[in-house]
Amino acid sequence: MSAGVRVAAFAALLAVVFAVSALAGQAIDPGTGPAEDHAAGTQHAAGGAHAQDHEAVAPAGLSDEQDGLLLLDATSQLAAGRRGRFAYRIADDRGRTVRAFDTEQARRMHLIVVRRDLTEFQHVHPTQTAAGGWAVDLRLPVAGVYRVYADFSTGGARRTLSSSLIAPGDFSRRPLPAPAATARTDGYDVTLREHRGGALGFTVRRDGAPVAGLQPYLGARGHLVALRARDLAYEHVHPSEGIAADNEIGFEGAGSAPGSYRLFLQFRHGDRVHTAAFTRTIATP
Ligand SMILES: [Cu+2]
Repeated sequence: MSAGVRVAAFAALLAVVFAVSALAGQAIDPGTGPAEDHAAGTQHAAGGAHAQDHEAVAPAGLSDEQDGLLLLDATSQLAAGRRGRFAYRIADDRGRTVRAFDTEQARRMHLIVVRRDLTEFQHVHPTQTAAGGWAVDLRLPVAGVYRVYADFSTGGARRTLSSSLIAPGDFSRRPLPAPAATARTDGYDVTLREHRGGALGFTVRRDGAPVAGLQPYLGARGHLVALRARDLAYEHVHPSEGIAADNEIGFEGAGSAPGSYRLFLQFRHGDRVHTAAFTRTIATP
């Protein structure tokens, strides 16, 4: 995020906070018409402010509900190793299907799927059905318990709702790999470097030389999803300018609370999307 965008975002947040204060004032004023309307308005606006707060501090993706929006009617089981249809809808607090979504990172809906032990990762883009819900063909490669995150934005507020999904069969939990500075994927070696202040820089190399011509993927040079091992708290961040060295993809704010994380970096090169996974542990101070 550039400094200009950052300032604009902060200004927008302030505007929301003021709007909430104003609405809250009206809601408790007995002389201002139907209380129910005001209460609903307050809740809605407060939700917006909350979402912005959460993005900076509280973990996301731990619930099927956020700010009065719900993930409903999600497919709860798929056979392992076969393509199956995963469907769900986003609803408001009265159960009505939400149909209007903002385009965020070139798509209106992002769906992240991980196995509970963080050994499997997918990032797909469901399509909206005529009824307003979402559906995508998914193939869970192996049996296990999975967690699914619907990552989207409505009315300018980004939210992440999650649900669990089971692929029946025998499986055993694999331990989180030990932290390592380098991960190999599709013939690329990706190195993770921690900058001062907790920013992360990734360098993609092939045959020892940094890969310079990374292609934009969904409107960014890279995408980073950080999942906390103990509770699967979710963060999805995009590159920040000015913190990375040459040929480095830099991110700020991924996994700032103590714990062990699995980081999934996605980048595009050679017209293909590649995913590199890292374990990162942040010590308790
Ligand atoms: Cu996406």
